[in-house]
Parts: sequence; structure tokens; C-alpha cells
Amino acid sequence: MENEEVVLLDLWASPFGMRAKIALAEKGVNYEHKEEDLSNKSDLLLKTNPVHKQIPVLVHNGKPVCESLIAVQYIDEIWPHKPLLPLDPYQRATARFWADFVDNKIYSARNRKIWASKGEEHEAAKKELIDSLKLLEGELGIKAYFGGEHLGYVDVVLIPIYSWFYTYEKCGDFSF
Ligand SMILES: N[C@@H](CCC(=O)N[C@@H](CS)C(=O)NCC(=O)O)C(=O)O
Repeated sequence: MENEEVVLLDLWASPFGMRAKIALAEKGVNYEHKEEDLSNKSDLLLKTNPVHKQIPVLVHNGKPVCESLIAVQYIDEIWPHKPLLPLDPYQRATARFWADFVDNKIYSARNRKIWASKGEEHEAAKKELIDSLKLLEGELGIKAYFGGEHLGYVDVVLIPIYSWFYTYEKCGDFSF
């Protein structure tokens, strides 16, 4: 690990960047943190993520890995100790399914309707979010973590989104 060059292009408030930070911390990987100003994106960000031009970007030995879900999976593969994804292929597929569910149902652009809409639309958005959280709760069951006894991939993906729950409640006339 000593000769590795690991750089994370990030923004402190980003739940997506936080996923990469949690995964790197779990693995005990030392890295250089580069804070981006998204109103004035650095040449490095534009060069390493020319498609989306978004943080986070994990740059490992000069090679960029974009998209937080992919970066967390990459971190898990490069530093395989304390695995985040299960070893069993079916369980891995299931974990990826729920991670995708988190992005599409819990932290989707649609959910901004909770604070950006009124009346029926607002009620429908609230119901959809609660229903999605109930489904996630069902998947968690009585386990301590989605990963079982230890933090797993779905936990790493979901936990940073928790920081948005305050915003949902505060701006959305909404209570969990
Ligand atoms: N799907 C991306 C989302 C990343 C994302 O939305 N990043 C935001 C900051 S939280 C960003 O870089 N926004 C700048 C822009 O879109 O121009 C991921 O999971 O990494």
C-alpha cells in the first residue's frame, strides 16, 4: 500500500464523496484529499471525469475511477481485506440491487418533490419515500448492518444519504 498514489477529488458536503471516504477509511487507505470548487472546476476534475464533470473521482496511480458506486466497488476489489461486498455472487448481486435502489428511490431527484411540491404531489412523494424506506428496512431485517455483522456495501452507500433526512424534514413538512 506504501507505493500507491491515491487521490480523491471531493466536496466536503457531498454524500457521494462521503461514500468513497467511508470505504477508504474502512480499508485504512491513505489518500490525498482534493477539495473541488464546483463553481470553478479544476483542470484535474475536467480531465479525470470529462463525461459527467462531477465529484467524487478516485484517482489511483494516475487512473481515474468515476461514479461513487463504482469507486466503492473498485476500492473493495483493490484492497480486498475487510470486504464490503459479499463473496458469494448471488449475495453480491443482491447488494448491488439494493445500492441501486438507494440511488433511484431514496436519493432520487424525484424525492426533492418532498420540499419542492405542494398538495397531492407532495403527499405522493412522501408516501413513495416512506414505502421505499420500509422496503429497505425489510431487507435489513434484524441484522446489525446490511452487510450482516459488519459494515457492508449497501451501508456505505446508504449512510451518507442519512445526512439529507434533516433537510427532508425541515424543508418538506415531513417527519420520519
Ligand atoms: N452519480 C454520481 C453523482 C455525483 C454528484 O452528483 N456529484 C455532485 C456533487 S454532490 C457534483 O459533482 N455536481 C457538480 C455538477 O453536476 O456539475 C455519483 O454517484 O458519483
